[in-house]
Amino acid sequence: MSESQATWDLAPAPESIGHVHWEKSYGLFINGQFQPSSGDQTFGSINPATEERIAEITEATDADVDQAVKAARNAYEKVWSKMAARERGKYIFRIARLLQEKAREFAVIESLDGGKPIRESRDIDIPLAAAHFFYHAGWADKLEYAFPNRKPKSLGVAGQVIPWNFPLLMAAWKIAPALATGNTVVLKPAETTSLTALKLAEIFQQAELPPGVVNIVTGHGSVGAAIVNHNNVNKIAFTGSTRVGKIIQKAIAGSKKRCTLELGGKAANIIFDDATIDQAVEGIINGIYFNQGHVCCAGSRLFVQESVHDEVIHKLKHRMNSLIVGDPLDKNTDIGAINSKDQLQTINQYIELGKQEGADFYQPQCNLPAKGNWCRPTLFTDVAQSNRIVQEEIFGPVLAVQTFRTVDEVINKANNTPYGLSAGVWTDKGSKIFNMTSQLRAGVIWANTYNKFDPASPFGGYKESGFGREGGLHGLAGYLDF
Ligand code: TAP
Repeated sequence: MSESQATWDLAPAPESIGHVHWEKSYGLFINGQFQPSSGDQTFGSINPATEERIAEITEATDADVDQAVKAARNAYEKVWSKMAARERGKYIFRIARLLQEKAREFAVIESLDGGKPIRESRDIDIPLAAAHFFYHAGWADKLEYAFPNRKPKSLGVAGQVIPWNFPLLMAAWKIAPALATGNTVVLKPAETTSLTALKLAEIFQQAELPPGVVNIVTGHGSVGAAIVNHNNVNKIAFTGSTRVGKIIQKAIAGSKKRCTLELGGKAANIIFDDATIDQAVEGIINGIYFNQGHVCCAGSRLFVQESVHDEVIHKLKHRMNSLIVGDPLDKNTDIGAINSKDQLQTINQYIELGKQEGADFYQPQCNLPAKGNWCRPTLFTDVAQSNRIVQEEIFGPVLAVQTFRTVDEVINKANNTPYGLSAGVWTDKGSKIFNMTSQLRAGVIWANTYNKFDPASPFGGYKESGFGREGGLHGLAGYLDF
């Protein structure tokens, strides 16, 4: 079959939204209640696939953030830090169960609000978010076993700021370990994807989580900055861009605030000639086109050993031709909508830049819906190590391919970026995997697979990808003093 032949057409299989409920406007979730802001600003949450305004979200003021921090402090001192750890565990367990019960509803809202394919929100985001709460529910009363011969103590109020690429999952990554370790929370979701965090607040109400233990304040970057700069917050947990991570690090320098920064990435996905090529091609597709490339650990730099380059690229293009770009609610969709107009513009600028830098450009000619933010899966071959599309994070479905001959060469090239979040290695040889994993400067390295997550496994980066870990015992330790 030639590269340009698509495989087959599938009949539309849209997920029904009849059973899904969300409010048309949301206040701020402070002290266990939804309440209006002290200001009068709101903004719309836009469905990026249809450009419809699907809910009205409240812009928090500094006074609202202050009130949320006070509620969190009060809940910490009077209730949460005094409660028996096994009781805290029960609340977290209840949250996990309720999330599981409402998984379908959450999956649909995540896809409507953020643009990701329903298959991903249904099979990855929501189950992983529930798994995170289950996992941490188990740790709540076992911290002294997790850290033997040490006396783990909670920190106080955690201020948490998250991005738009995995809205509910990032909220779970932040809230679950904070609660399990006895801290209380003020969380700000990203401005374009507040809805599932606000739905999660409804679950906190149903679980009868004591008021003030988790507070959710919505709004733009200034709301995140107000949390970061608040002098009654003990820990900042941030996931987002390296640019904002640097601003946060400067802002809290000299304070006693603890900090975890999960920032950008530019992962190398490395294919050796002894790899199972068909499996590796699926891994490449999953690594970069999954979630529209809106993934900090996306395998956005592909390194292919020279002798299998032509075979890999041929098979990759063939597979790209079968990817379906379109309605996020359709169960056949592989690549949904780009999260916002701004992000689409950034991706398109990088695509133009790649062409200007002289790389060979390839996109399958799939149909795109007339309305909404769309980007075809994009491939650049013949790129140079110094090209900006190789060095900078694009955060879209854009892959840059380089070749290599030796292990030393590929390690040098793979490590040659400011980032160090993740990497992938595809080979038949276990010894090669061990050699690569010991030399690649990346926090997470997948072998013969890609983009696999587990609450028990710590996740985080080196260099400009941040510091601190989320998940596993390392993630718990980030919320404790010893
Ligand atoms: P950012 O622009 O950095 O935004 C992240 C969050 O910070 C948003 O809630 C944002 O609010 C808020 N924010 C903006 N300015 C702020 C400030 N001065 N102080 C405090 N908070 C501020 O990132 P993004 O574009 O949403 O997300 C994409 C980035 O996240 C990528 O670089 C990606 O690699 C990274 N990411 C990393 C990881 C891990 S685990 N390392 C995971 C996911 C994503 P608004 O959205 O309202 O502006």
